[in-house]
Amino acid sequence: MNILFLDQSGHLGGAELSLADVAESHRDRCLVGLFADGPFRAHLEKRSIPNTVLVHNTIQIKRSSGWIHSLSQTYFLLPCILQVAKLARSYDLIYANTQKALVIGGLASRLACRPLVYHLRDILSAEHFSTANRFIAIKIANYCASLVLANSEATRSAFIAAGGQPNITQVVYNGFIPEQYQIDADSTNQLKHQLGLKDDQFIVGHFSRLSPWKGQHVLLKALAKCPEQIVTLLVGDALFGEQEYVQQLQQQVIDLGLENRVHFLGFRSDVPQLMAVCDLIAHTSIAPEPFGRVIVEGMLCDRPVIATRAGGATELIESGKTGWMCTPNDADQLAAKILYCYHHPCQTAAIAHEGKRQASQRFNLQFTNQVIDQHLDSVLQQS
Ligand code: UPG
Repeated sequence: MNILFLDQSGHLGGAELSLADVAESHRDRCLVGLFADGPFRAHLEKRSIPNTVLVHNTIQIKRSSGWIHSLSQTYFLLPCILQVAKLARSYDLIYANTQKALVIGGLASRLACRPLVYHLRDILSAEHFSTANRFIAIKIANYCASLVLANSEATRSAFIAAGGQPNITQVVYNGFIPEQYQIDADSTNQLKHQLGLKDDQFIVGHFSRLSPWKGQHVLLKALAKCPEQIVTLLVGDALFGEQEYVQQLQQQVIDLGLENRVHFLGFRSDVPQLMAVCDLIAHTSIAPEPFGRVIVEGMLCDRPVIATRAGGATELIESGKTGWMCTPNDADQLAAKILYCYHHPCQTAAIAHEGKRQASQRFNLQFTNQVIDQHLDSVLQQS
């Protein structure tokens, strides 16, 4: 099966890392078409996944764009739609990984008479997208897609609640390679000292792009309620222009007197190694998380994970058994859970082991890719 994958981003976000994992198993017969150049393309190159940048101008539709802006930008997409339609004739199907890829890929699929699969990695709710963007995404998915793969039940439900057709959706969780998260103690100690962390410190890691809905500010508030030995690593960068939020976080660190307890590490490509350095992983999204790769990654690293109880995150953790859940935007509750882990290392380690055991079984990349391939085969058989 020859697949034309499409993704709008040049950045390495969770959607792009997940797409690379799917595309790698098809690298002999696929092309990843991008609508922007950047680190994602370099990541694909490194993994020998064929790729091309289709447009060099950034497409100017944002999650919050209104009707006039979104529709006018759709007009500017026309040359790109024609380019993708032409390219798609050499492939069996188009696989759109993001919303802008859906718009372009959807219309191109009609012109090229090729089936469209949409991998939906976002919760299509008012908390995340404007009415115009939701309307356009749902209409194009219903009209053009043979299959919508949702990354969680929560993502699927939001799609249906927004008007998406239930009969074209399937839930497929993201997959991971468990062995990539087994890090030896020597290299962990080495990295810990390179980062200037002390042995008596209790390290809470947060791994995500810096964005208000990812809730790094809630972790800082919680940290201020914890003893001094508890410190945090904020791993990730502002990928989509959230510079104002980064400044707010830096100011919050000063206002709360946390200068010696918060380490901003920026974007890193050694996440498993950094997670191994941590005693605890915090996921703090204040809006429903569609899936939450970092939750599973923390579990695979044998680290206790505290996540917020909303969206797909609730499908990943059984609170009190494989990790903990707390109310979004509740710094007091988060601080209480961090303190529990700090004071109860044995109970916490037992939960982390159970989390690792379950995550290795439930979120295995080999299985995920097999399930996706079965779905793609049936799309091709029906087309
Ligand atoms: N990461 C890095 N380096 C960093 C910081 C993060 O590699 O410095 C990785 C992190 O390990 C994780 C990914 O980036 O693998 C971020 O994942 P996640 O927060 O889940 O992704 P989002 O960028 O929010 O992407 C969307 C959804 C998310 C879903 C993902 C894949 O919001 O819920 O898990 O798509 O389907």
